[in-house]
Amino acid sequence: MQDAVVAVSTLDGTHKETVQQVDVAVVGAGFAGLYLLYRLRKAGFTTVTLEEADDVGGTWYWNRYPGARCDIQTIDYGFTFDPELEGAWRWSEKYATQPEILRYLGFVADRYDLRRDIRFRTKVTAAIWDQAKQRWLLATDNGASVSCRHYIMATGCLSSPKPPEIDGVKNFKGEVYFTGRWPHEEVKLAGKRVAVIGTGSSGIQSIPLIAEQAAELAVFQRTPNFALPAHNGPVPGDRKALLDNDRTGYREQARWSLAGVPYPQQTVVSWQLSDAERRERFEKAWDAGDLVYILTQLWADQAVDVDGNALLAELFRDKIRAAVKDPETAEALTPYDHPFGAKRPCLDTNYYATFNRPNVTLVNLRQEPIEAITTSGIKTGKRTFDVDVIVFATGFDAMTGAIMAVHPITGRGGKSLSEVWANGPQTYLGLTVAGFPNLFMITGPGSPSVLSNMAVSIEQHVDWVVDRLTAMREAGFATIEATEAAQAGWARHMADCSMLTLHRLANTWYTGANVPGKAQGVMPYTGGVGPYRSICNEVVDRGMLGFMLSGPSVAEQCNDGEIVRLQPDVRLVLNMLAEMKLPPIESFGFQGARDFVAQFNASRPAGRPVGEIVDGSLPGPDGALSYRLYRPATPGPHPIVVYFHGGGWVLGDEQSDDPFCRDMCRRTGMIFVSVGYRHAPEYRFPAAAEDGYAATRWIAEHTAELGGQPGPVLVAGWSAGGNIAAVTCQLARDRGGPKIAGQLLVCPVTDCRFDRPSYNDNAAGYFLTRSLMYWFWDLYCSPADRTDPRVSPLRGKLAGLPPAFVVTCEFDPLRDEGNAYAEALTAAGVPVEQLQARGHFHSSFTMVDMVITSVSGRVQMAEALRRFAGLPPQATGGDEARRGQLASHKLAAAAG
Ligand code: N01
Repeated sequence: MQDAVVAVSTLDGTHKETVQQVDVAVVGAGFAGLYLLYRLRKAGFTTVTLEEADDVGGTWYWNRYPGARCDIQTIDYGFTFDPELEGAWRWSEKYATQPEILRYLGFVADRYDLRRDIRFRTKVTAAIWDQAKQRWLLATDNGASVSCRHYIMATGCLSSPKPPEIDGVKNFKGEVYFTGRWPHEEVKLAGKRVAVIGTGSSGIQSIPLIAEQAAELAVFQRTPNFALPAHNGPVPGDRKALLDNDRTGYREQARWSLAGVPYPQQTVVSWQLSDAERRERFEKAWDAGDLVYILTQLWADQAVDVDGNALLAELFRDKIRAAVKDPETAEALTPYDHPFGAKRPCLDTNYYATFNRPNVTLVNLRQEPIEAITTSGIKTGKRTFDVDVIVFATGFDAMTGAIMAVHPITGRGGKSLSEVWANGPQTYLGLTVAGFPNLFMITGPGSPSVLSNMAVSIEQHVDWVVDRLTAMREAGFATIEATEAAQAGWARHMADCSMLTLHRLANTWYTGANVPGKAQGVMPYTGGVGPYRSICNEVVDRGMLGFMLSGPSVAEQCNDGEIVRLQPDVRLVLNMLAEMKLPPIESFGFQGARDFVAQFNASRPAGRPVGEIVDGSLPGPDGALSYRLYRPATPGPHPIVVYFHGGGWVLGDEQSDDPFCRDMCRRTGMIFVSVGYRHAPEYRFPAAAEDGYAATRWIAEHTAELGGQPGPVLVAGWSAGGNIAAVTCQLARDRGGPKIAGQLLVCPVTDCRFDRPSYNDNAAGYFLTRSLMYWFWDLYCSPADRTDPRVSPLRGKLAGLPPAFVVTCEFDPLRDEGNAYAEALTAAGVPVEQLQARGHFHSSFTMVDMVITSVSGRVQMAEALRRFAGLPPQATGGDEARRGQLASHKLAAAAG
């Protein structure tokens, strides 16, 4: 390489040495490091890349074990920054082998003459931030130290193999190999007795090939994994045609997709499909041999819901049972302990069939754990295996290992990164760390990285970082650092995102569980590649929100704040609505608004099945009122909840809140009767209130007829329906019944005052707007009537009301009046439980299966209703029980 400017300086203050001075130093010459070098050089920064290996390749340099291949299709797994490069390289297979990928990276390095700025065989041994000089000083084990303005870790997520953690490895007299550090020279296994420990991707790829060579192979499996046959071959014609027809569109779709591969988002949910339809979809995915396809394209709830996931996992298990002849071995190879996709599934060639070979033995470590490695082999609790070779396919200290463990990194004020991360990685955007100015991580913890097509995520990070450095230079800034508040906000957002998928329900390297003693929490960003990209862009658009910038001759800039305060799925829903650029709902007129809401609701996922749904009518104060009854599938009789839908006394019907009623019926195990009360402006105040009361009275008097449990009923409602439920409780108390056992008020309207802060804070942008509320009030109730407790229950007498569960949402104009009602009830001696939902909006809880993060809130509501009804806590399905564990989610705790 050509030396950049070389100067004499002091590194540790005790001795003089030669220091290489550059604008930017990069560690690692894999995919990320190569692209960084290309972009930094193009942007005019002096740069050096430090690389421990003697050539480029990163993970593809080290992982040379038999069978090593990529498991993202090659047409998706490569650089896209230069169309000419794309045209100049042709992959030979659907999934390239490690040697071919290494050749590709060498080809890229040659094409852009990158090697001249890479110092090979050079390890960074320490990195220290010099606050006075505002530069990083890097000590190396080979040649000059480096002084750089910016320090970028392109160290990869899976590059620091973890130690074997098994006693006696050093005693073993045979050969020992690690898949993550496989020798360059040929490893001869023919005729030998081989042990492979570990059945993750590396083990599953190598085991079939090792079995073909070895005289005997013993596979030591601790946790079985799901493996999909790759069906490797030529690049599939359909995908290639898509790419060739519109390369730019294809790549752009990948950048905004969830996983970095251009597949659409599924909308059909598992319960809309028959068994045969689900199997057909599964078989198609099985034949496609594509992990991203099977992870995302079967049904919409497969990755977010335990039940939807279990259907897929069971189909997968059938395949394993069919492939392995010995039933005991098949059972041992079948995973039950994690949802499909929560642990990284593998792509294989002949993996399961390998266990039908006479020379292969599966050792189930759950039944006979390894006790020690001896001089001659491996001793388990039951037997001893004498072997010539042990292959450790035991994985990596993922995501943080290469950044933290490789060398000490000391930031501002002597802060050590290892100490700052002792309880789990804390980052802003997975790119930067507060207290470590000018330090960047490419695909660091807190970014989508390993949950995505790495090629796409690497390009996004490199582009973002280099664009920022360029903009800083232009503005005269020399340092950039994340603020503590921004970082804490990101940790909260990460924890919120971890509710979206099932990754939190498995012990994996994604959560740090594979390394003894490592802090645990979901490390990659689970909110998706496209949403993440939009957040990074938004940080820039909002003036580098969450960053401090300083420079020698410009005023310091600190734009402190949290980039995402909404729940991740709420953000997606609101962005989607914003993109639709809809006129205000009230501008449609009341009939147009009703049509619009009906159309909007038709695009929702279908509600989940319940035992029975019956439509009927009941006598109201001024004619019949319709109702819809939801009966649980469990044996009755069940307590009855009288439910009032939302819609500002103007919109909505039994259908509009259908998914919510189904969901609550399932979760409570209680009958929900959704009442079709009269609407304004045709029927103004107090029609809705009187209908609500009359319907509740009639239902309470006809519980047996409705198949319900005799005794008090409960009431519930959302928004204006919450208003009607609250009013009904007051009327029932004052008019001699019926007896009501409890009230669930979800984002209720409780008062006619519009000067509480939430009316201003959330006046627009959160679907329910202030002006829409004004419109509802005007249509329903004359100003003279508005202080009547039958529309402003907060103004009524509150003592003696049934116990209440009051839900309010942070980004809702109605938040403060809901909170005021809860406080006033409490002051009046009514038992009140409250859920103040952070990051949620007015519709969060009724958008069932669209706002996944609202599930835990509905669980709490259901438990409250059961308590009010005197029922024991529901023995809910696994997901809810496990969702409870989230309280102990370590990253969330750290954020708190
Ligand atoms: O590592 P792993 P990997 N005693 O951690 C077991 C990527 N990758 O190198 O599950 C006994 O997945 C451990 O058991 P358990 C890909 O993202 C991609 O295979 O912890 N067993 C597990 O079975 C992948 O996910 C490709 O109970 C021990 C195995 O070792 C990631 O790299 C190819 C043990 C480790 O599996 C890591 O894959 C290869 C012990 N002490 C890898 N310690 C592509 O195709 C660990 N295990 C692109």
